[in-house]
Amino acid sequence: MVVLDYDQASSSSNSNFTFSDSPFFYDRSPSNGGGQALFVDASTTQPHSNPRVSYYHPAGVGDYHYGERHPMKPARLSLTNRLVLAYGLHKHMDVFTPRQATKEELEMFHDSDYVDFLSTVTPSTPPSAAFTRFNFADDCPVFDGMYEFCKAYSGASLAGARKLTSDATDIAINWSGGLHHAKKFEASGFCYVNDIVLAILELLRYHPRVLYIDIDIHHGDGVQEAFYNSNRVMTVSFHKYGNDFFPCTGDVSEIGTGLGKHFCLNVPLQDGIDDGGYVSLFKSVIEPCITTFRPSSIVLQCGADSLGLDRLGCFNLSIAAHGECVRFVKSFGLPLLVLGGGGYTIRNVARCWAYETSVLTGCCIPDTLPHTPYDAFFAPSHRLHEPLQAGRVENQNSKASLEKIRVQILEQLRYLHGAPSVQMQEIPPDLAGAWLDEDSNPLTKDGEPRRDEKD
Ligand code: V1D
Ligand code: CA
Repeated sequence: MVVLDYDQASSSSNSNFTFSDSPFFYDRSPSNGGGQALFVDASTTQPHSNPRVSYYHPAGVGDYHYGERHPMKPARLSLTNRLVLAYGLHKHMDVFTPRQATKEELEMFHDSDYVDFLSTVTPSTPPSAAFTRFNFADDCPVFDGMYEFCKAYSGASLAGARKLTSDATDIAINWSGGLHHAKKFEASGFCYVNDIVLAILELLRYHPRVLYIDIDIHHGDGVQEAFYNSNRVMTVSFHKYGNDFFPCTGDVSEIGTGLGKHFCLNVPLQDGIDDGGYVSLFKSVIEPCITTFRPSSIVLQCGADSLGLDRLGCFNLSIAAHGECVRFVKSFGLPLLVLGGGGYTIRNVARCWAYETSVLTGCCIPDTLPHTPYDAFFAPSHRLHEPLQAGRVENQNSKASLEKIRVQILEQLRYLHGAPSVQMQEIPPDLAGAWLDEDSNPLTKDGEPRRDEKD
């Protein structure tokens, strides 16, 4: 890949740090006057860096509220979408306004009693045993429009998965998805419907093996649990583990059971991990996972609470390093579903996911943020890459501890005796049946969102 010169945007700042200091920022380029994305075509970057990208942003998904004091803010999705459009990245993707998932689609994974409750409960429903049974409390409050919100983000992940299985795209992005804690029978950790499990089930209809990678700071327990017995889905989660950090699972000893034994990997980390330690461990784990397991597609959960200065997180990652993990996964050129997840310092979530949209589309975007109605969120710097180590958490991951984890993981991968092959003659029925032409409406390159005809 050609490393382009970068100067203008970073030199306009008084800060001692520039994002170009980051060893993970490869695509430095001069800020172009209009603040728009500069497309770097395949001739100047690595092979396959020019994939077809489909972007899913459900209508109104940023307007929901979990509650005043709740850290999960769907408004971060509106900020992200505005940055993506203002950077002009929609000109390099097909943009869709997906339909909501149906109840039947949610029940492909979730128990019908649970979905019945989810679909009928409202903020004025009197307390009952069902709230405890389905884990509706402080982490998972009942809020206005909760069921619509769940169907919206799940519909987007399902649409992305279907786009990939029909080979109509190479990469599908849904920043509203990635709610990795939801279980078959209950809500958990701000997640009500596990859109990731639904999307993987859809991919498995055509793809023999799916690799799931989770870089949210929390353990991807709901996805791990759903496929714990399966050798067709390998789950790999990087997360903080210990000191009662939610959800308290994800020890390196959790490796899968039955047919799924050794098809589950966990990378438990301590507070304050920095760019160098994280990215090098990520690459040295993911590369052998891909060459050994040989997935037919990859689902990447990009929780942005692993960034430095996150309201709930305690890592020290920069946006450049988080994005480097995304770039690395993309470089394998496999069908890729990219999802959101956690992320609680919302200005940085939007910066991160807008940047990762540029990485996935192979565009260079200027460090000076374009104008949006949300300018105030990005003051005073109005820059994409900011130092996120200001309130730096001490790094409690020694080189030796990271090396020990790396060796443990590589030892586990030696148990994988080649990738399982799967007979694919019988494809399970698709609940989308009536919707088969659903995504035939990519947006115009002018960026005017066009709604799904069947919404
Ligand atoms: F700080 C809070 C304020 C209000 C409501 C909840 C919280 C909060 C912070 N951290 N809740 C948590 C975590 N829950 C607990 C349990 C409650 N206790 C009694 C223990 O510690 C849940 C953190 C969820 C993280 C979700 C996620 O980032 O992984 C995510 N991924 O995709 C979507 C969300
Ligand atoms: Ca994780």
